[in-house]
Amino acid sequence: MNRLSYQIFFVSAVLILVSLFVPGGGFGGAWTAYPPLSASAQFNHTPWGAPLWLIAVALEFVAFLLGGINFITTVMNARAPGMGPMQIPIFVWMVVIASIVFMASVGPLVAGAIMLLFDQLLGTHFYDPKAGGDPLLWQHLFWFFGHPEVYVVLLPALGVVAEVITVFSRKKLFAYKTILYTSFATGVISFFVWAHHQFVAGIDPRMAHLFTITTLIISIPIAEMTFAFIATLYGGSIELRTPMLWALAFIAEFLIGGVTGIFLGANATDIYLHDSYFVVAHFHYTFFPIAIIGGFAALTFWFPKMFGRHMNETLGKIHFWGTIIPFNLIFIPLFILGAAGEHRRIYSYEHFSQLFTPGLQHLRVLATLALVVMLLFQFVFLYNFIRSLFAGKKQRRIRGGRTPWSGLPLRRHHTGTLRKCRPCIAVRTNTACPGGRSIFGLSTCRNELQGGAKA
Ligand code: HEM
Ligand SMILES: [Cu+2]
Repeated sequence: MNRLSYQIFFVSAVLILVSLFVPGGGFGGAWTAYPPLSASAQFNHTPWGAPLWLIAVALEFVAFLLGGINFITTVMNARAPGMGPMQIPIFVWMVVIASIVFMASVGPLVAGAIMLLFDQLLGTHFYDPKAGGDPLLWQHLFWFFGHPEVYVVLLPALGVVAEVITVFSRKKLFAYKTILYTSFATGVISFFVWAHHQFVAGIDPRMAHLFTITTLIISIPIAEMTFAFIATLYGGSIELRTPMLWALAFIAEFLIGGVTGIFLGANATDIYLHDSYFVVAHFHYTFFPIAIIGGFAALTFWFPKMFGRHMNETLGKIHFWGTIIPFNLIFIPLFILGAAGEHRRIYSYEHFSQLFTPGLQHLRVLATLALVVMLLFQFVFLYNFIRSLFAGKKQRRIRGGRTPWSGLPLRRHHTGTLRKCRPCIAVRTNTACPGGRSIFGLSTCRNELQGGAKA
């Protein structure tokens, strides 16, 4: 199933690349594919690119679905012997919850996409208001998927952060169960907020209020998780190695993304901010931490486990600061520009001179320069990655549940041999768990998991 998922994903990737070279070029309907722009080649001028894009996206979703089923069944059926649900590493739980949310949200979108394909290819009028169709139907189907999807990508990244900060603050994760339950809650609530993307699409203001309330509610579990991470750090023996820097940066930067989401989620402010650079800054403060910061945290953290060598710390830190500082210099100006009314879809003011704000030009220049600097610093990572593969410091053998990082034991991965193991010696003294067996280098001490509280 894993391979099938990969192969379908591969075909989808090929199709999307091919779509760039067909007559008319790649899809001209923007990423949200709103009809009528997306439904007719008369508007998007991409008669081949549009259906190819849709088919590629549909195939990608099939691949995701297969992958998700695989993750869920693997966790249900192929856990280490004796590992109960409350001992599963938080990262693994997050992947499972994300897979469930994805499966539950994708159905309406696939149905919508098939109707869109019919409109494009067969001349049906599902979304054509002239023939009795409704373009807003697409927006509902799209965002019913679209908002849960942001949590599908968020949760695994939160899982990575949780794993990293526990190791580098030498503590058990604070409120493991609460984090788990609130992740489930987030997944459920994420199905009730979608119309916050449609406040200016003519929805009934009473309905808009309702979605404002649900959107404000969904911030609560996310805030709670952030507090749990801070509580994990509190009193810990914190070591600022590269993966930890990324994990801490995740918390700080995502916080800005989450908080600005509240301004957008309140219908009164969103009517002004919608389609401005404020939205662009918001989603980069959420997606950048998720995809890039979380990605670097995971890569630098698990590099020794994957390749048996460490990445260079100095280069890692240079890359970290060379990415994080420019990142903020790109997107803080975008918040200011957006609040000043800059439209997100105008790339040149040639035809809109009345909307141009020359007084803010320095912010645009600053953001552009910062982007170039940030991109240049990525070569440091590339160099460090390739060099470390061959010449990185060799990692000592991992035994008895130690991690490659300062020999800290991995916690919560676990099972078996309960009685032999004294409560949480491993966690407290930072030595290997005495009674633990090793499964792929993970400790097998259940007391490490549950014993923290008892110890
Ligand atoms: C999980 C992390 C999040 C991600 C990845 C994310 C991503 C995005 C993206 C990509 C958009 C732009 C969609 C477009 O192209 O129109 C957006 C808009 C929006 N986000 Fe978020 N978001 C996240 C969290 C939040 C939170 C926590 C809230 C509210 C509490 C929120 C509220 C909104 C609202 C209301 C909009 C619509 C703004 C508008 O178009 O006027 N988001 N988000
Ligand atoms: Cu949303």
